[in-house]
Amino acid sequence: MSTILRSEPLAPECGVTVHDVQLAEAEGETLDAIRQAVFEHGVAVFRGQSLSPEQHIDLAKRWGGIDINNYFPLTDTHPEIAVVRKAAEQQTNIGGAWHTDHSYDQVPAMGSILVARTLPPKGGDTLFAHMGAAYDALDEDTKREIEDLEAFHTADHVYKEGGIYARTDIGGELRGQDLQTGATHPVVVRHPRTGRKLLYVNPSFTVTIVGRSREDSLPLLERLFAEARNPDHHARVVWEPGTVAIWDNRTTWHNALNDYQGHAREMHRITLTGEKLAA
Ligand SMILES: O=C(O)CCC(=O)C(=O)O
Ligand SMILES: [Fe+2]
Repeated sequence: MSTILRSEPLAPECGVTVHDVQLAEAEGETLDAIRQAVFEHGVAVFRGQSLSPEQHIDLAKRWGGIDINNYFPLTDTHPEIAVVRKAAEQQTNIGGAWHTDHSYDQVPAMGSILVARTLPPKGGDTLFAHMGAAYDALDEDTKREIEDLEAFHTADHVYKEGGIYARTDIGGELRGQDLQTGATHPVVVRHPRTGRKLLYVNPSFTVTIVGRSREDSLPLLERLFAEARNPDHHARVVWEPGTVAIWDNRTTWHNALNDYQGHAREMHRITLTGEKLAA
């Protein structure tokens, strides 16, 4: 844990809660310490924040670059902010399965800053899984087996016309149905800033091991996913008014729970630019 930040773990292997910081003002060595905490723990939670859309954008700019999301609706006034919204009458939510944002991009986004705007009376938590902890827990044979492997990631089956979301009641709100995506990354990447080895495959976007058919890829992928699904590696973000979470897509998977039918939930997300990943 950093000496600059007062913080405590969110769960034994994943996540951190940071106290005494107003993100609207975070800069310099405080922001450096926050970056380090996010890279290491995968997700950092901040309570009691007041971030206007402009302050949200300014924070993301101070962090580094902003990636404009190709699929989610954007706010009318601030194109940098994607809206992660479920109306009371909608059944399907965005991100309601384990995934890593943007793994289908050649240069995957570093992570996101998510601000709670409208919350259901209860439920709507977001789970995170630490992919360094998942990697460490693999047996030595599996670690050797995946050492030099690469995997292919795409979002086409999720977002394209006729894809998973198009067949739900949020399909009409999403953009980018005509985009084609695809990227190859090592199955185990090194975190570009911490150097930690991370399992970099996920059940939503990783479709094959390079050089193998889908059918031949699935047994190994499922074995790796099973380790990451072990709750020992997880943390739960329980949202409150004023909660902001910043996560790292390389260090974590996430899963937005859809257990609040009949209630609205709206989050503002800014996606942070990442870098090419290597073994
Ligand atoms: O709504 C959430 O908690 C997260 C949704 C999600 O997967 C995302 O914004 O990337
Ligand atoms: Fe997501």
